[in-house]
Amino acid sequence: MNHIRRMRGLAVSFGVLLLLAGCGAKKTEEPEASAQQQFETEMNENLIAVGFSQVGAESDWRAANTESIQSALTPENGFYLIYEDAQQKQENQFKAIRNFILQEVDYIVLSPIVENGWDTVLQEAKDAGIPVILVDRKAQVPEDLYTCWIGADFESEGRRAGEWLEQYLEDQGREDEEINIVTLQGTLDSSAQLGRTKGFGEVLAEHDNWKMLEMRDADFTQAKGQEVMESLLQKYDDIDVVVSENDNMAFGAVDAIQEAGGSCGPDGDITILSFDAVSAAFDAMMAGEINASFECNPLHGPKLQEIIGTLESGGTVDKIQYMEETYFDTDMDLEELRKSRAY
Ligand code: GZL
Repeated sequence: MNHIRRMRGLAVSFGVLLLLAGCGAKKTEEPEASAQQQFETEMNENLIAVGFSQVGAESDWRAANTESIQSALTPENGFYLIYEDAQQKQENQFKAIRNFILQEVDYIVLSPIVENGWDTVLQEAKDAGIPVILVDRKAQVPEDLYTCWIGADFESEGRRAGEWLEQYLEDQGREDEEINIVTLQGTLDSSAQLGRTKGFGEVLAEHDNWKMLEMRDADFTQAKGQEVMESLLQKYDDIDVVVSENDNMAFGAVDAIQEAGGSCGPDGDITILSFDAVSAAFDAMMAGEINASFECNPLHGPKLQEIIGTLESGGTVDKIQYMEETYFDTDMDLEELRKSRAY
């Protein structure tokens, strides 16, 4: 029995003693009983203890991802979740994982902020006999250091964006025009940045008339996206397309372009392609500010719950588990499409 389960056992016994001791005293107030019930629910011995090290809270996508996992790994579903927000710092993730190991959790769930640097700490988890499940982003480690990975095919997302741009320009009769492109990159060396840059780059390489003026890190945040776009607008006066590797940076880019007196979106001078397809991206497309958003499904919670359930019952799971995803653009009935979306 792991440390947390032992502690829960002790806590429950202590709580029961407390309750019995109270029986002899004056009638205890109702709140004690509800506090005890709450205590027992949270410390129920049969809960599966999961330590979850999340990248941060940098974007709408991240918030949806966190919410999905927290909603799935609940005490009602048999889980005791310990959530740690790394505030986009890898060293905070190292600390969180080591704390989870000390607490002897049953599973560690990790969204690695970048792909490198994980060998030592994941070896420590393996040595402690704690399975690691990677979600969202990948870690470049030997396969025996994690049980499985759930996430998106980022290269495919990037290619899909390039192919969308091909068709868009063709529809406008601009397939032979010189097209000047800038890219707002996500956190450098994160799987989403690496994959989207690579995937779009493969399509870019097929078009001699497409010119990538510059790619710059804007760390997946709206503030940084606006700051970087302001700088790019000052440096280049002929930008035709912005590839923004997530929606929040795209929202920042829209602000920068509009504040500089420019125009963007389907009726503007600058075409904006984005990634994630969060709810606010639907707002931006419907407002005519961005042209398209390539979905990256954050709803990992149910799949994670299912995977841990399989492992708990002695089953095995596929090493790589891709999420379903598509894309949305301003030619679609976005009002209708967004009705069936959970984020
Ligand atoms: C993608 C995820 C990225 C999102 C960003 O799976 O890693 O990180 O695209 C988020 O919004 O910050």
